[in-house]
Amino acid sequence: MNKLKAISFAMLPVAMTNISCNSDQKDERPNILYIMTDDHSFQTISAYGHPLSQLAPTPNIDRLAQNGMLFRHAFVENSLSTPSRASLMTGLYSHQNGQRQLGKGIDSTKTFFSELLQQQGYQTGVVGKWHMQCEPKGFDYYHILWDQGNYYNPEFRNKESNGKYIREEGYATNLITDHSIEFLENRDPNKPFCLLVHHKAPHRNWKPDLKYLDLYENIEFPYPNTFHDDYSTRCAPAHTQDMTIDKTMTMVYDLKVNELKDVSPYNKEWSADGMEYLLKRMTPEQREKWENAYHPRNEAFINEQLTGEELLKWKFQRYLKDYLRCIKSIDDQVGRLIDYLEENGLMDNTLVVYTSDQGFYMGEHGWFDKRFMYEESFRTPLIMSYPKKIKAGFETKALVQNIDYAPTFLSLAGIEKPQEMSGTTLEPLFEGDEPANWRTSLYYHYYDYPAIHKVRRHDGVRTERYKLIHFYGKGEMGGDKDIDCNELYDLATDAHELNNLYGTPGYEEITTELQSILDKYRADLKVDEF
Ligand code: SGN
Ligand code: CA
Repeated sequence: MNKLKAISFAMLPVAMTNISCNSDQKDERPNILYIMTDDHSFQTISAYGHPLSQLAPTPNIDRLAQNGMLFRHAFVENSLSTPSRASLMTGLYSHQNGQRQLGKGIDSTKTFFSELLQQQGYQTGVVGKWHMQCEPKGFDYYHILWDQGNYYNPEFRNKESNGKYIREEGYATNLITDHSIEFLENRDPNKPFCLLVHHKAPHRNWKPDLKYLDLYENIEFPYPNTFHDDYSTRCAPAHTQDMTIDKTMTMVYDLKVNELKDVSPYNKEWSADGMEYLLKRMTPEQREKWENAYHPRNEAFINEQLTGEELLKWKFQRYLKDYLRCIKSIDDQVGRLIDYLEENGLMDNTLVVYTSDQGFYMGEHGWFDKRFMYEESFRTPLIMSYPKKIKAGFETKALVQNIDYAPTFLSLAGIEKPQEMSGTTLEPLFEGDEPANWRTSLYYHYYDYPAIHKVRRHDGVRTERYKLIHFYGKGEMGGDKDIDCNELYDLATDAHELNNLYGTPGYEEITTELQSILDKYRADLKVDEF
């Protein structure tokens, strides 16, 4: 046998396997790969074009955008982890699925879209941060983190571990991807799959993979132009929140200056303890890498004795660098998943979604965290690639919300959406044009007060151009007063939401119009507090 023949003979079984798979594969419904990070801001995805992201690009997430559709106006309906996850699973608003606050609520009698896909022959899996106070429902496979999860050597449980969390050595973002690929490797190729990849990163306290501790160290990231917002014109909540880089962010836990753990007034006691606990999770080798990176920088910082504006800027830079290092790993691991799909001929028939459970403040208004209905946290990144139905390189400004994901997955799988689901399939947007009857407003409602970060309860509506927010409720945390206060923004002239127009002469008509849209949502959705 000559060499050429030997090669083609050796390759034959592989080729035949593929052919036979394809001919056996009667179920042509699309696969779904849903990748959701925790607290990833659209400002730090280069496909969105924000100046920050140009200094720390995300080439792999951008590949998805080049291959599919970028949603410029994607929003959540309650900017917090568990409520956002509950909306994803149920297609319902928070008061309908019960998960209004971070730590309580999910009504597990509600249908999860995963159950419907599973019943209709999809292989279903979820890996990473689950976070809700109920068992994963409708999944053949799960490999989930304990609560918020840990960055280094995290604990996971799965169907085989009998409820026990088992520690695995490595970095959360990479391990979550390893287990996702395991699911893909072990699936039955004749059936479609739906895999939810839920990253822990880049959640507070922004701990990077040890190989990226030096990344971006010499870059000075630009300060947002609302960095020194004084909140004038705004209702009380913008003033009374507890989420500023200046006052809330702690030197040890958030900013990793462990050397200051016994020094007041730099720290709140709990955060120093919390950080020590987290560092103790590392192996000695890991800890050494950590110390080698942070210790010399921390010593230099302590020697400088910075105060005031200089100190604030230093905090911003340390925060941004660690956050963006976490994003670098996310982007690498998204790349690994896309490569896997491409190498296995799965890309064309897979809807790949990249999103976050909500947006995040990268220093805008002086803040980190989320919760408010202001753009940076209300908005969330959303990119969808599905070459069979979505043409490459599209962008849309259609108003979409996380309650729409479940209906979209169901409609692509040819399953009728249960009547109770509030969201609507995004499929009509896939052609690129916004249908004439597409929604013209969105409803938002935040309930997690009293709670960490002191953001007051509020609901509101956003149209393409305007936003009306209503803050309400009893003041229940140190010094907070009872409130009933409105804010109105014209996003066309005030994109950063600095100028509250509510009550300003000349805006009566638009205020009345938005108020009636808000009233209609409250009535139609049977909202029970506002
Ligand atoms: C933790 C964080 C908060 C964060 C919530 C909710 N504190 O409590 O800063 O707002 O999670 O985040 S930490 O000290 O534990 O880091 S969410 O993404 O799960 O909604
Ligand atoms: Ca989150």
